[in-house]
Amino acid sequence: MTQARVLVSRAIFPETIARLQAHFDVEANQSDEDWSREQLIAKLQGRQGVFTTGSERIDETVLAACPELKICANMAVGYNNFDLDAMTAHGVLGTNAPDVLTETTADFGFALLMATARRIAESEHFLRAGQWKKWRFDMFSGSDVHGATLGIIGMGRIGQGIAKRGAHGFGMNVIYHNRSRLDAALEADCKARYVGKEELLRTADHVVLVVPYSPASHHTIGAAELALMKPSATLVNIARGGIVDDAALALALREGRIAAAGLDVFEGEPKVHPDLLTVPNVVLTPHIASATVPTRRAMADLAVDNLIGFLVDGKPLTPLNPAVLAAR
Ligand code: 8YV
Repeated sequence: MTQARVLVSRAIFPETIARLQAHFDVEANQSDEDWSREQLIAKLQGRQGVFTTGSERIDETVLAACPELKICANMAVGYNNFDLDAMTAHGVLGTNAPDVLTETTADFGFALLMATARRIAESEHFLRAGQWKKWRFDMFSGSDVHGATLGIIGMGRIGQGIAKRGAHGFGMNVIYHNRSRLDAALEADCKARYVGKEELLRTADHVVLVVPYSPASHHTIGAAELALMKPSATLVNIARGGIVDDAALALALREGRIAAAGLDVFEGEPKVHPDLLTVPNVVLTPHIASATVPTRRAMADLAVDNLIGFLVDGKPLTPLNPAVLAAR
């Protein structure tokens, strides 16, 4: 039987490549070159599978130009880089990497919340710049995390992980907003109360965004929503760029309309809105919420399991558009 041919679009663990090579004819990109769309299309010619990392856009143009493609395996839980309708229409399976990153990403969401509320980045920059000449009673006074009201928008697995950390670890009063309400058992587990978005924004001391990106969630937080928040509130985005209107946020931070923000994702990343770079009360990290070695390995392994599961055994683990499987 001839081996399927698989492209790995970005640099990845050597062990990931080795696992793929045991089953497929593999072209990898271990020098991590930035391929244009045209180059990606050229590389995909004659390939049945592609290992993507979440930044490669797979849409009608790519699919129409790559008729042999059968599966795109994302090493990410989010899959807004996939046009799933177009993939289904072309009979191309998409898979993502859920679950394996839940706790690691929830840890990071909480770390970013704490860094933001307690002004850790801002005070570290001050110290490194040699500005610490003497202690003052009000130096970098932030807001409390313990006992505060935590508002979570997007109560999927990661949102629930953050809720549990807040409720059980820090005695927070957790409120959440989601497309659909969780069942009573899950709410009890998270000690979380369902509220409308407006009530959440008005009452939360800390707002954390964990909602998946879609055209419907674009600018979930813009100028109008920021205006509802308390002037003492903090905002954390670990979801996707585009969920927050970054220009409106930078203005609200500069004018002190909210206290601080922590951002791991940005509109148009890796570009960052220039106004965010000049406001002090924002903690900025380069999309690293799932970045621990074991978790990144687990994400890569799940993408490989999906490629093998589908191309070798016909049974992918985490299909996004199972209609493609039913039609085979
Ligand atoms: C990824 C993420 O690291 O899984 C996701 O959706 O945002 C991150 O965990 C990123 O997408 C690159 O793969």
